[in-house]
Amino acid sequence: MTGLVEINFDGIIGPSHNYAGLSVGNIASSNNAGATAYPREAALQGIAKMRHNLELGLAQGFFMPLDRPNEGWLAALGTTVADAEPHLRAAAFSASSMWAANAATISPAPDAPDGKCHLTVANLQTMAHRSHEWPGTLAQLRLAFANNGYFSVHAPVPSPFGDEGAANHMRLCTNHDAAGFEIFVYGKSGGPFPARQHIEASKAVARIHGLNPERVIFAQQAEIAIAAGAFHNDVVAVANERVLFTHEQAFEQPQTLYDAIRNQMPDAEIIIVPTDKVSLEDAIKSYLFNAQLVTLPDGAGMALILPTEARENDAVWNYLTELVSGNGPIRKLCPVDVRQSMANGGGPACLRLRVVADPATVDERFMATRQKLDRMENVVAEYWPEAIRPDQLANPNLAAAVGEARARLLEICGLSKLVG
Ligand code: SUG
Repeated sequence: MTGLVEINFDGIIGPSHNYAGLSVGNIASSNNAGATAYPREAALQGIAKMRHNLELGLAQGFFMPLDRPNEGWLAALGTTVADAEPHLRAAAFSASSMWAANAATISPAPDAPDGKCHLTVANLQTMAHRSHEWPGTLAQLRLAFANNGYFSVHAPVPSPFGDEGAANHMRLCTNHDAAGFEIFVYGKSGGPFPARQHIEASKAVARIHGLNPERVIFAQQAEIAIAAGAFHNDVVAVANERVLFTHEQAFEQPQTLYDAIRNQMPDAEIIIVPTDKVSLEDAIKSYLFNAQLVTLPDGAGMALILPTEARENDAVWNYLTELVSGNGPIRKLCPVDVRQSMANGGGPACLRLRVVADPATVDERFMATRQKLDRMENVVAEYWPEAIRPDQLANPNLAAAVGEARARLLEICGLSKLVG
C-alpha cells in the first residue's frame, strides 16, 4: 500500500463552546465551571494549530462542529431548550465534539486482514453531554471515509460498555504505512472518578476491526492516574511509530505492558517520565502527554506539539528541554496556544483524530488547505459568538446565532447536507 500517511483530523471548535462543568473527573472542566468562554477565540486557536501543523508539512483534515443545541436529544427527553433543566440544557449545547480524539477508534489498513482502514465511532456513554455526539459524528465519518474500497466505518459498541475512542488507544509500528500492533487501554476504577473506557468495549472494537489477537495488547489504566484526573489515557501517555512516551504512573501494571511491547517490537523506544521529575499532578496540569507526537517530514525526527501550559511549568519544561537535547527520537518542542480548549480539559492531542490513509482516498471536503483555513477564519471571526456564560444558554437568540454560525461554516466547506 503506497501513499499512506498519518492525517490529523481536528474537531473545529463549535460556536456554542462554554464552560458548564459537565465532566466529573476532568479537573479543568470542574474548576472552570461557570466561567465565561470565548468561542471565537477558541475556534481561532484551533485553526491556528491546524495551520501550524500544515506548515510543518503534516497532512491535516477536520470535522465540522455538531448541530447544537441538540433539540432532538432534548425532545427525546420530553423537553426543549427553553424548558430543560439547566444541566440538560448545557449538555444539549456542549461543543464537546471538538475533542476528536474521542470521535472514534482507528485501525489503519496495514493492521487489518481485509486491507481496509477500520473506524468505530465511540459511544461516549459515560458523560450525558457526550453520549449524544455519536450519531452526528458517524454521519461525518460516513461522508469523509465513504470510499468503501479503503475504509470500513462501524456503528458504536452498544451501551452499557463505555467507549471513548482513540484517546485510549495507541499504535506502535516501524512506519505509519507498515503493519503495527495496537494497545487498548481501559479503566476499572478511578477512585472518586468514573473509568470511562470499559474493557468490554475495547475488546469489541478489536474484534470488529478484525485485528489479529496476537497483535493486540489490553492494558489497564492506573487507578491513581484516573483518580488524579487522567480521565483518558492520552492525558498520561502518547505513542508514535516506535516510540511510547509515558508517565511512570500511567498504567496499573507498567512493567507487564513494557514487556509485552518489547515482545512485539524489540527496538521499541519507551520513554518513561519518572514521578520525581514530573509528578502526576504536574503532568495533568501541564498536559505534556496530551501532545501530538508527530513524525516530521524529511527525516527530521519527531516533534511534540504541546500546549503552552507545558512551557509554563518549570519541572515539565526542564524535563522536556533535556529530553530534546539528547540523542533520542524526539527532537523538537512546538508549544501551541489552545487555552480555551485546555480550560475544559482538552489539549492539542484531544483536538485531533489520527487516521492513517492516502489523502486522495478521503473526501477532499474534510481536508485542510491554507486557503480553506483562511476562509474558515473569516467565518469564525464574523459569526462565532465572542463570549458565552453558562447562564446565557437559555437565551433563544444564542441558539439561533449558534445555528447560523455553523450553517455558514458548512456552506463554505461544501458540507451543507450535514445541516440538522
Ligand atoms: O470528555 N471535556 C472533555 C475533554 C476531552 C479531552 N479529550 C481527550 N483527553 N482525548 C471530556 O471530559 C468538558 C465539557 C464541559 O464541562 O462543559 C468536556 O467535555
